[in-house]
Amino acid sequence: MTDDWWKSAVVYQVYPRSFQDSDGDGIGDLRGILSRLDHLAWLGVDVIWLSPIYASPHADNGYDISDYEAIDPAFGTLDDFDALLTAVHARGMKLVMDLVVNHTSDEHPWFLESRASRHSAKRDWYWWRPPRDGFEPGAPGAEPTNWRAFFSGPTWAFDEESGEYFLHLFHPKQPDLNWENPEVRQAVYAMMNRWLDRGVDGFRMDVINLISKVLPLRDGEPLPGGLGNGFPLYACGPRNHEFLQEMHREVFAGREGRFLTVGETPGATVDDAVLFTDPARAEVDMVFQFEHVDVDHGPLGKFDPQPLDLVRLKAIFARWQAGLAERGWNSLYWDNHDQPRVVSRFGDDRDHWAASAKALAAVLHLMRGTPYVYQGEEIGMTNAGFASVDEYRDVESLGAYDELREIDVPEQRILDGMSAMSRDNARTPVQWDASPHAGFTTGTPWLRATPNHTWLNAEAQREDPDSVASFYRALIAMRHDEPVVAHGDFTMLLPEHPQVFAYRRVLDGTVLTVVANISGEEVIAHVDVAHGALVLHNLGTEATPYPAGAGEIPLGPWGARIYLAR
Ligand code: ISL
Repeated sequence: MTDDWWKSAVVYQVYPRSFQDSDGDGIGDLRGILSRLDHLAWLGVDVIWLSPIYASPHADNGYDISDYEAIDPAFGTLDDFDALLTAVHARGMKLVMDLVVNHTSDEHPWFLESRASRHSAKRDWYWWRPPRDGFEPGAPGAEPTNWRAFFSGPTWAFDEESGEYFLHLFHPKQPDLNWENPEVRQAVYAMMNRWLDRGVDGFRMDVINLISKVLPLRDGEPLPGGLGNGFPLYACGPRNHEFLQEMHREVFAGREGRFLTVGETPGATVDDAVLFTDPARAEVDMVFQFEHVDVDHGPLGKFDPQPLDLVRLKAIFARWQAGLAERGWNSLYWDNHDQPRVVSRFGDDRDHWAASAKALAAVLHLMRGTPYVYQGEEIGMTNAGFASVDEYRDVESLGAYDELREIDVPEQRILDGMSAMSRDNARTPVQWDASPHAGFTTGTPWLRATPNHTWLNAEAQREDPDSVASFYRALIAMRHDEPVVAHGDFTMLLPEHPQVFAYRRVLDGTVLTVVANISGEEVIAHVDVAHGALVLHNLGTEATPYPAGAGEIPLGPWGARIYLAR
């Protein structure tokens, strides 16, 4: 039997740049993380996933790596890393690294060598193509395919010197590696093996479903604005599973140890996910799917957010829960470094801040799957509230701003979209305490701390048994203590109810029922809680546990109740 310890584990994501600065340069670092481990131990998480800390020019905050085996000086040294790893292990936690191997930085020696000449031994490590027939090299339209990049503009950059284009699905400083070339794959596996030898406990694999492209490369369906949609031609491509199985054989198969692998797979369907995560296929333990975080994207994309359609959101979760019930495994997340803060996005950060943060946490954490907590989520951190374009640093947001301006979207509408959806909402400094810059740095933070840190901070919440953080702590403990949370069956209840998110988990004789009001209005949920006891709620001290077994559960604004029957 496979060792599926991660089914009862909770993962905490650290985005090092914004977690804790130890040297006053305004950028978080490894020693900073070390100094805050007690907070994570208090919370009770099992695994830390560290966003990239490798050497990088930081065109995309470290997701553009120039040396996979060196620590970026902004974050510290290899010694600092080893000290962190030892301290994490000493607290009984595990450390999972980010693995960004769909692309490197354009400053990686592999790319420098590849770029040096058409005849370079590493030319074929990346995707080089001549200009389109009949076009002036470098002229608009001469790109080898019409694909639009994730961060706006075409996916091809022209290299004057060799007269060819290289592919970058993301930023021009993130050229795509050519996974068709076996030398590339072996170099990646060797690098992964060295990290595992060093003692790390697994990998979160960045856009790992984009590594196999449909050959020959060709145009996608035209998009408004002239570029085309290449996504179906490079997402979950023909050799994706083969590559992951090979990676598993070359990296994990022969090892003793308890690892965790999670693939980031934008656009993956339930059927794709079954294939990625079926243990019998030996690819990855779980994947991050995107359907539930794309649910509010509008006609102009993510920067055009729409009000939450709860019935649709629940249908997405229900489909994923059912689809991976027999084979494979879900990961569960609201937030990460690419998503706005959930309490601002799907909750109510104005009138029902704490209750809505807790209700959203409850419905997520008690589903079947491995929950991920993104730094600051556990204290209910809110969106940044940036009002002007100068406050943003994120390459995606700034690219989208320019692109939407070009098609004459009114500036205020773009700024509203960014304020709701920008990745920088997730990247403001973690709010540790009420002191200047939220206790994140003694210098000037690279992105300003949110002013609400004076009352919304970890220090205040750790002492308060009623806080959002204490609620997260209770949910995490429940996963550890109650096998029904990790292993029970899942049934969505009241799927058509526009305000209530409710479901039941069953394992042997145990029944766990979660009932939450995802709205600011009072509702009555008609749910049979199987004579369960109220084991957790977010109703504050005035809450009267509703008589167990009754079929009508009254819920105040954002009320959440969890019942357990044995
Ligand atoms: O951020 C996104 C949604 O707005 C996605 O398009 C995102 O770019 C995609 O999910 C891939 O994300 C990952 O790879 C990117 C990096 O910028 C992200 O931070 C990372 O999570 C390129 O490495």
